[in-house]
Amino acid sequence: MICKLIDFKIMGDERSSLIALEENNNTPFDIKRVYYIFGTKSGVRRGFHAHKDLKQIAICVSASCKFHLDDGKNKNEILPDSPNQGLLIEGLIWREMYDFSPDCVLMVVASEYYDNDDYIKDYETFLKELE
Ligand code: T46
Repeated sequence: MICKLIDFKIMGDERSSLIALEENNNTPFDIKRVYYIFGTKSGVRRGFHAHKDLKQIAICVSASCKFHLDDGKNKNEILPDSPNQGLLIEGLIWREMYDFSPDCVLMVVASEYYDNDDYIKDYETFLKELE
């Protein structure tokens, strides 16, 4: 598989489940940013880029969506559909996200602040970067 899935320990008690993300404890990098994607309309496909340096963990905290991942040689489809599973995306990986269920909330924990210059948005440029 191109990217690793991280299983987070579920805590909580008889009232509910609870998961805590702790920088460099159960995440393999310093956390600079957290964002979440919700209300994605039916049929929408997003992403279509790679990152030069960014490391991220994507967690479907509610419902599910699919990830298409491509390292230039291999392609994978991954369905992170559990709030205790994080998809670690690091290195030069082309990603696309699709098949969002209507109630999907995709939370992403990132190693850097938002930086448009870190994006590679053209697939041919992505392949050249890998050479
Ligand atoms: C990624 C996948 C999984 C910001 O202003 N700050 C932010 O931190 C982010 C992530 C986005 N934005 C703005 C930039 C765009 O105007 O929000 C808008 C939507 O972002 P974008 O089109 O990049 O969203 P996705 O779903 O294509 O990609 C996002 C992340 O950008 C990307 O790093 O790996 O989710």
